Amino acid sequence: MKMEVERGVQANIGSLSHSNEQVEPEAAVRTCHNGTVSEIPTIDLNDPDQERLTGAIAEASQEWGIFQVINHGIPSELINKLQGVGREFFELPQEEKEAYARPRDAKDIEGYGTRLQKEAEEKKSWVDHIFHRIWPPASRNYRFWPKNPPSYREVNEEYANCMRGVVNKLFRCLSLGLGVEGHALKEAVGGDELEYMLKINYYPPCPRPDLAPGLVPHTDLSSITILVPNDVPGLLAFKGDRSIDVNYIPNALIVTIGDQIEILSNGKYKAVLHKATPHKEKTRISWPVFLDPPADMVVGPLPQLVNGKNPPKYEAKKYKDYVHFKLDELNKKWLLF
Ligand SMILES: O=C(O)CCC(=O)C(=O)O
Repeated sequence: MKMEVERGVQANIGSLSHSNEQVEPEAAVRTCHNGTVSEIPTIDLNDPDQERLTGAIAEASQEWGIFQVINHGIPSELINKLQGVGREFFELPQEEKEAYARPRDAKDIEGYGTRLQKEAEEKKSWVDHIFHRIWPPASRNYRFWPKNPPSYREVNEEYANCMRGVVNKLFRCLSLGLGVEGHALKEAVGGDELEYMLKINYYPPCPRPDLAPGLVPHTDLSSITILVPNDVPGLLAFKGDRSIDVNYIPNALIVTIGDQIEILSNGKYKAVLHKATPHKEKTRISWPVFLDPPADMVVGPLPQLVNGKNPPKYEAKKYKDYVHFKLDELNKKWLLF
């Protein structure tokens, strides 16, 4: 799996939102690596027409469960630094990375791990990863934050701070798109307690990608996931029985709807099934941030959305119980841990 992994604090991206690197939405449509044109929606998060923005996000979340956002306010220099320090960490000698290994019997998922050796349905997984929380500050356990390269911590803290504006905008639009108050969804996933769980996936070049799944098809456990990729293709999203390449748009963020938003919306928004594959010659790296409700938060369909004609389609559950149950099921199927 892939796990996957906050609240309505208005983003304070003041000094960082200096960048005036606006991207024209049409310029963001690229041909993807198999030669077809991606149909996954690209949304201009700086659209001054709030109704149009809300409509675009709601429609993409209903139809696709995945979309890319441009003009999101996170400076490209910061994204480049995030990528730089992450890559440097994974290129360290194995013993140095192992110093951050997830303890064997840990209940939490934080830490470094490798699946390069595990077998799943006769195929080898082909990905290394590290997980650690980056927001809120009280949730950070620096034991799992690489000390090398030395700027790793500062860059990741800055990225977390910058993400808050994007997160708040997305939750607000998603709420308004359901016809509920702008703060409803964010509050329902923990408000200021919402956790940002950063993961870095590192897929080394793989001579036989057909024999080595990077990440098997899954939906994320989280509410929303916000992902930065590098420029190596490999992420595929499913729509019905089609799988579609998620094309690379420099500096765009890939947003995926996770299980908790599907549940809260009583099925109106769709958690997207997706998978990732390694590349034959190049190293693929991705930086998803899973926006996770606190473990004890009970998540179920928003009461405003259910009534006699529209009964709840999902059982309300504590987030930790939901995670436990789903990981157990996935593990039986794919031998993930
Ligand atoms: O590497 C990617 O692009 C996808 C990552 C992902 O789905 C996950 O880590 O859950």
